[in-house]
Amino acid sequence: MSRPLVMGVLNVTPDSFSDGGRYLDLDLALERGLQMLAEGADVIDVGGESSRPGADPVSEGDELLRVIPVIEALAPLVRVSVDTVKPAVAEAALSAGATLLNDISATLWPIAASNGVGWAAMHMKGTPLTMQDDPRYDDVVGEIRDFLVDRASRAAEAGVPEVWIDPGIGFGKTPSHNLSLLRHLRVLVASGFPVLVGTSRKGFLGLLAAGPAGDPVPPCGRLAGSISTVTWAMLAGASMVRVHDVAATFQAAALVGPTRLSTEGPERPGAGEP
Ligand code: HH2
Repeated sequence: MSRPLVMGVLNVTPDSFSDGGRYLDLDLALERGLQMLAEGADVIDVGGESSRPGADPVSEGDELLRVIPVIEALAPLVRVSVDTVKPAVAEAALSAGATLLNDISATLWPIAASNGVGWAAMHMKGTPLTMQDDPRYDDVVGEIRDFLVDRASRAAEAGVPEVWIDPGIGFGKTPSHNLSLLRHLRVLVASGFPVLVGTSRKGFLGLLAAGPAGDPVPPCGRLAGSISTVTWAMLAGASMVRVHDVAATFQAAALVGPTRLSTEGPERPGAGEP
């Protein structure tokens, strides 16, 4: 793979922490999906239930109503993943054309196996309702590596043709846990399973970049943190990054690809540019 892949986030929800309420309307969701495709997204990740800390659960019926029309419309044009933890939503999304299950519960691999599609296993400590209540680990990197490799191996043995692992940045982790996972991402990469990372606009970026008054930077102001952390992840060997800001991330991925392979970049500089 010459450059890491870019997964664009499309939340069809009223309450996602960053883009909640913006794409509940089908036309607006499709417009956003097409925009991300034009900006270079390799995969569009469609989600109908927020997993931000403390988020209210969504019924199966509501989640289906949100995601299925969007998947049906986008799947002929671009690879679509579905971000769900519900088996019925996963099955329906695959019937609608999705070919990758983005599974923050890391439990749905039998569905991926029986449908012959990809599966991304994410680590989460607890549930979105409680996961940020004082999360603790003895060895955050080792424990998460062991969990993910166990799940991924089981999925591969069950016949899932494409298995991804994701440390679950922000899911039951303090800022310090998130930084440890990024710093030691190569430990996950060394497992041999392709690594997916999602730092985009997450809370720890707002905390770490807080100004002199100590106010956290809001999600819309976290582009620099998002790009620097996904660039770090891609240089450490992540094969796909999940982001809201596709255009900027695509540029970073295009830069990292040749750098990571230690080959030359484009031969010709831009005309009249340094
Ligand atoms: N993060 C979010 C949701 N799904 N899936 C994977 N594989 N990795 C992640 O890091 C990840 C994920 C949370 O981000 P977002 O979808 O923007 O927010 P919300 O859960 O509020 O909809």
